Amino acid sequence: PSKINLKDYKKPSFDVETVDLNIKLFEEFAQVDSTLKMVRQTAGDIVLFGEALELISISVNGEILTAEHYQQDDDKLTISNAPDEVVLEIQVRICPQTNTALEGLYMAGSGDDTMFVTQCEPEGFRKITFYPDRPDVLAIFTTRLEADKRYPTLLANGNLVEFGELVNAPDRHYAIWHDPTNKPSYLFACVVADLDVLTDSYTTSEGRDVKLEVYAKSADIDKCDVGMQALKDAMEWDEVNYGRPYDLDRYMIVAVSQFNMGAMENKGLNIFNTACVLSSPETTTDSRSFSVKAIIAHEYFHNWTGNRITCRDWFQLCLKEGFTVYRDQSFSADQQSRAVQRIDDVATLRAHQFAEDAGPLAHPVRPESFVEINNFYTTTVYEKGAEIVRMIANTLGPDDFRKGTDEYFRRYDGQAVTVEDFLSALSITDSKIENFIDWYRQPGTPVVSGHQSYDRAAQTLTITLSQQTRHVSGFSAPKPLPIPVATALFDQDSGDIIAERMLLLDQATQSFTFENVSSEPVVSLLRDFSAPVQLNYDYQDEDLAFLLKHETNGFNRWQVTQMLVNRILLQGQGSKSSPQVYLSALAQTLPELAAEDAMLAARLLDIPSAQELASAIHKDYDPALVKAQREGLYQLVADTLKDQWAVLYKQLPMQSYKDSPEARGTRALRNVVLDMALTAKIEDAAVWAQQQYDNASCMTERFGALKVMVNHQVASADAYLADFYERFNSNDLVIDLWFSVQASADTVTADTIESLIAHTDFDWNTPNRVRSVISAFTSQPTALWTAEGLSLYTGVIKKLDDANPVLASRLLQVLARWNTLAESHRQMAHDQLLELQKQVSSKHVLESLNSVLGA
Ligand code: BAL
Ligand code: ZN
Repeated sequence: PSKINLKDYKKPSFDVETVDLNIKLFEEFAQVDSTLKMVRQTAGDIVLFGEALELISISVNGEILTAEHYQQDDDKLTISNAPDEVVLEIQVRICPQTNTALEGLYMAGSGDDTMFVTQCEPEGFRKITFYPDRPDVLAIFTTRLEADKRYPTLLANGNLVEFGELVNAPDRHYAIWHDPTNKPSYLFACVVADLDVLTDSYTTSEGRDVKLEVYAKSADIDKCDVGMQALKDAMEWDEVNYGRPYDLDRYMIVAVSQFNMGAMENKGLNIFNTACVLSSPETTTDSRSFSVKAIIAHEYFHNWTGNRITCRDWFQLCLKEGFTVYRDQSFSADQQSRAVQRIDDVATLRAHQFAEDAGPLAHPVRPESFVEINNFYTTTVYEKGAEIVRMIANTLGPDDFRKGTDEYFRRYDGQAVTVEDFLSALSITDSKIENFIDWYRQPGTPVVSGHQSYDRAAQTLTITLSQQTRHVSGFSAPKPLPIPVATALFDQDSGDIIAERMLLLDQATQSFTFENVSSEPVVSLLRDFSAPVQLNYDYQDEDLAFLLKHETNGFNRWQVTQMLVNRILLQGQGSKSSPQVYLSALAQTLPELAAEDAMLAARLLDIPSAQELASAIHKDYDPALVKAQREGLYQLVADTLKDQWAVLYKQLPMQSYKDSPEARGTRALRNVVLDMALTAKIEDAAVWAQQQYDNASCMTERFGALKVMVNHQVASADAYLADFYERFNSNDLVIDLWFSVQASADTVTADTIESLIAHTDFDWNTPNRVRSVISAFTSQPTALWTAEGLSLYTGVIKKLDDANPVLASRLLQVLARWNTLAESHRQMAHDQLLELQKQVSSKHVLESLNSVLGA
């Protein structure tokens, strides 16, 4: 398959003004008739993309075209010498019933319980009909849907124009929808189903009454209130913070159980993975419920950042995703503790994006070439993309950032634009912002190193910082980037802040001097994680312990504990710290913090995941050694603070369910304490776990207890697993938890995974279920990186390669660290990946595999 390059971008020769679609669904196929009004923009052919379509007829301005009038290859239909104004009529037949790739129009569910749904981003529309399926072609869509009446729900983008029965086919009915906004084809959506609906309304700041609808299966409709409230909160938040009201009379969300992504921002008709919209205390953990709210907000925010202003081409994916993730992170920070939100966002970035940037899949936030764009829905595009917007926002300050975003919306509303356009609007008050373009172009995580020198006579403190980014092969030599380093100086005696500054490191090495410093202070750097970099500052452990005590914001306290933990765990990688300072700092901090902010206290006990630690190891990675070191430190924390666990567990009693930050904090800390207590072998801890499970008021408590019982192999764990299954076997999302707790257990082996796959509830056609076993398994690298583990994992990729290549390729990307393994494992992994290469054929998997193999 060929590479597509950013530098080859050309405008389309024709624009589409209007599209009329008529989608008729039958028992075994669908017929799609389309009428496109097209107008020439520049010289050239009409190029229509199409995949897996059976062409029935095509005509131009009323003249049927025969094969000699056009060229057709695997994925394109080209018409040369077309007149400047064209009405194109196309009829195709497709088969949603056998579409397991879940792109284009597909049937979800099975037996009597089926529905039809679309996923068009990035290039799914071309599986519905021939079309100039590229984001810079914007058109007005009118959609007629026709289906059997056993599917009463007929939805498409925009406003409902007509709903009626077919005169000559009494079992069938139709709906016509018209979307008055210009949109690219990737934002098209339709749903044909039998669903219940939760309705509400919202009046915008402009006085528009918007009908809000969340559609779900009748058994799930009672789990839609959290999402509905989040939608209303997001609508208001975007008006207050960005001045952006909603622009249609209706906003619909549909829950679908078989979906590759989390959710999709189709204009006025979002389609959501059930896992990302359904939420109830009995069935959904607090953290999942929180991400439901964030994802609802994310898709809503796309209405401005993505839909009204869209991407010129798919290389610009970060234009909409980076900005929208930044917006949803800011929204979530307003809904809970700011510190905890930042901790969670940074932990995700460090665990996944830093790992991606350190390995063979490293790519710029704006890639320069791809074979399959689906392979670039990555943490680099999303999360690092969001970090760039955050750096810009922090550099400008709130007022100028708002001026910049207002200018962006004013200038580009209704257009398909580039990252350069975005930066040019944001730089209206400060031209330096344009320099951030290199962050979009350059792969690799910068390492910022530094030290300080104090001049007592001059009363100055000088901080010297330097930056270095690894040279990723295939890209130009890295340049210094603009790196904002939020800095504070703490007085050693009082613990007070004596100076605060945002240092802008934009050279390879730079010194920054603070005047009037009367004694040598402790320096806190990269506060709030002001840039997505690795920090390597010349700290003593005692400095970090001091900061843990005196830092004024929770994120920074977490950050210094993470630095301490990393110094202990990555001894072999050049750091040398003993755990004593860390342990005594924790012992001093924990009791008070637990009473003040339980959620933050829970996070302070975080030990980075095995995958995050692995990402810092570039050679001779031994999963068993990392696991032993991690568990050793965890055991040491549990044993050292043993006396605190019983006290803390009693201070955190179970109460009737509440969805407040305090209640969520209590539940989070109680689960961590329970795990610590079992690790410290406190005699009663197994009973605490059982009681917590039996008396649980919500899923956070019940699942937290189940998890520790499984991980600590408590005698009754199997009985509780069986109980959990019995209680919830009608709820797919909870059964996903049941699978995942077993697939990610400390004791998991390839055999466990084999038997989970053999379970009657395992389903290859439901990505959530596949992920609940296969992705959960990757959290145990010691089991994954064995001959059996890897053979099983590559077998899964081979199985999904043809059926669902998007999913197969995502799963494959997790194997990118094979190259860092110690030699015997490395050879084994290499052999298995080469073997896989002979057995797969999708361009998705082949592109990822080539990158993973370093080809
Ligand atoms: N646009 C794909 C799903 C999302 O990022 O919202
Ligand atoms: Zn998005």
